[in-house]
Amino acid sequence: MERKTRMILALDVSDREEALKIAEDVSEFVDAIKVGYPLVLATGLEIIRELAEFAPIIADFKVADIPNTNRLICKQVFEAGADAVIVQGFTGRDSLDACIEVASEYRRDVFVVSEMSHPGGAEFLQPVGEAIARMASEAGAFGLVAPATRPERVKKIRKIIGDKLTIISPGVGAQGGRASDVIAAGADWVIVGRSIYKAELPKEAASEIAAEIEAELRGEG
Ligand code: FNU
Repeated sequence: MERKTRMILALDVSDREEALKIAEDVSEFVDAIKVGYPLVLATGLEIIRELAEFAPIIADFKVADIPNTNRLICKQVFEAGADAVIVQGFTGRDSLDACIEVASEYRRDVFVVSEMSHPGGAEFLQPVGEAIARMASEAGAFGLVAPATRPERVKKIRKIIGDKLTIISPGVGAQGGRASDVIAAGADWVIVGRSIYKAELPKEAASEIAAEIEAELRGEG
């Protein structure tokens, strides 16, 4: 995944035509498109290959099962054309290893959720988030998912993992986080969903956030 605009579109719409239109519209402003259950359950796994025409695809299935099932899921995801998969870290090292093994067979990437961005993410996951980040680093994951709603946590996690892993960060806009804050805290990419796909003009919305990130990186944030 190239680090250009530093933005990933979370495409949580449930209509195929709308998904393709938004993807085409905003593709110049995003480095990847994240698809998850809402879109895939509504339209089928084939949507991944269709969207891959516009940008690399991250499949957000938050894979969280025993190693064998994780292996079977990741195989399907990569066969469908995804460039990366998001998995949960709380299931433990063997479950994560299974995902990383399959990803390396396909030369694809694994992102591990260390802590979630919604208020409930602080209840059970946050207390073990740092241990999950360390485990993901030792296991050789490509990156972590860490909350844009808590830039101070992103900063802490960046300190723990150093430059070894990338960080993708959801929670910008609709959940209250600011793209520039979380880029400043050490995230490689922000993930933005509703603030783009629900905007009257998704392209304008994407362009504005991309400009905000650019200004931050130039030191004008
Ligand atoms: P938006 N997402 C998230 N928080 O929001 N994968 C997490 O901790 C996490 C995620 C996803 O709020 C969420 O499912 F691990 O509309 C959605 O697809 O900008 C996207 O990130 C955020 O969407």
